[in-house]
Amino acid sequence: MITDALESVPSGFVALVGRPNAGKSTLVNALVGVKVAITSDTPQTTRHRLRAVLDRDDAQVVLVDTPGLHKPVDALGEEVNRSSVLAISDVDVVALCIDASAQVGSGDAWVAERVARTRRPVVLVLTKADAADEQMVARQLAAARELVTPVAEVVLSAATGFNLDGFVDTVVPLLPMGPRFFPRDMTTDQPLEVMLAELVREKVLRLTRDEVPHAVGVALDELEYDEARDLNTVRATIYVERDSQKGIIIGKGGEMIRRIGTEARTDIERLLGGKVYLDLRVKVRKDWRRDGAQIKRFGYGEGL
Ligand SMILES: Nc1nc2c(ncn2[C@@H]2O[C@H](COP(=O)(O)OP(=O)(O)OP(=O)(O)O)[C@@H](O)[C@H]2O)c(=O)[nH]1
Ligand SMILES: [Mg+2]
Repeated sequence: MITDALESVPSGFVALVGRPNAGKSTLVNALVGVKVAITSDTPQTTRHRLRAVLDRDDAQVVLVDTPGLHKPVDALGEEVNRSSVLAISDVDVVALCIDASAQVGSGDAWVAERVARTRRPVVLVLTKADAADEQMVARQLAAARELVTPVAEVVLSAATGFNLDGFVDTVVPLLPMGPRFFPRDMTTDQPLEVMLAELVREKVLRLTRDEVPHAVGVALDELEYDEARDLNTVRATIYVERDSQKGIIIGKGGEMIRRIGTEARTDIERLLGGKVYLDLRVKVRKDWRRDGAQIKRFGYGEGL
């Protein structure tokens, strides 16, 4: 209805920023109630900013998930950091996420410095409250207050759902009044192709370790739906930087790539809402993380 479209409600953008592994993407998923962002315990999981829409009858909060800010060591790191910094210069509220269970340190200070430069209202969010006791929470809040001057503080847990409403109730009054930016039933602005490639990358992050997760980039080659067979065909390529990494991804007798495929297919079937044939291949693209063009081709950082 036209009246709905013109309705004025608190409506705006809230960026979640913080050092890698702070729990930003898990929080975004928990807030919108749908998996829109991949998550893993490997720092630097998120490589592009993405928007997720939290729509209520009386407000619309557009959450902007960002790659964890860190001191970059390669072109990929520079590109994803740039995307985070751009994201926070362009929002109504910055939610600075600090992990309640990991000592506040120089990584958080580095992020806080960049956040302060934006001159946006900052909400301090202490994540993973389920993994810290009361004393630890108090200590972390005190340490965080040394780094930023927040307009509000929220302690929450995406894992248990504790105080997620508190977060929403805190940010909504900080948003300007206006029409909703996105349709009410939209959950994310990411193209389907990006989400599919990301789901494959998530499984690699979760199933491999050491240098392998960071060296992986995934590109979607084909997405096709066969109506007669009611089957989606998804073909994707997992790129790594070295032959040794390719060996690890494939695994003994192809065991690892099969596992990656099985787990990714389950998630892709959920996303597409139907049967999926998933074909994965692994290729070596030497030192792609230093190649700006290749980084953009994957859609990392600011993307294409
Ligand atoms: N115990 C607990 N663990 C959590 C919670 N939220 C996230 N985690 C875990 O923390 C790890 C990192 O979570 P992510 O959401 O991927 O972190 P991120 O801040 O998006 O990380 P980057 O994308 O690398 O910047 C994962 O292993 C999560 O399962 C929480 O509320 N409680
Ligand atoms: Mg993330």
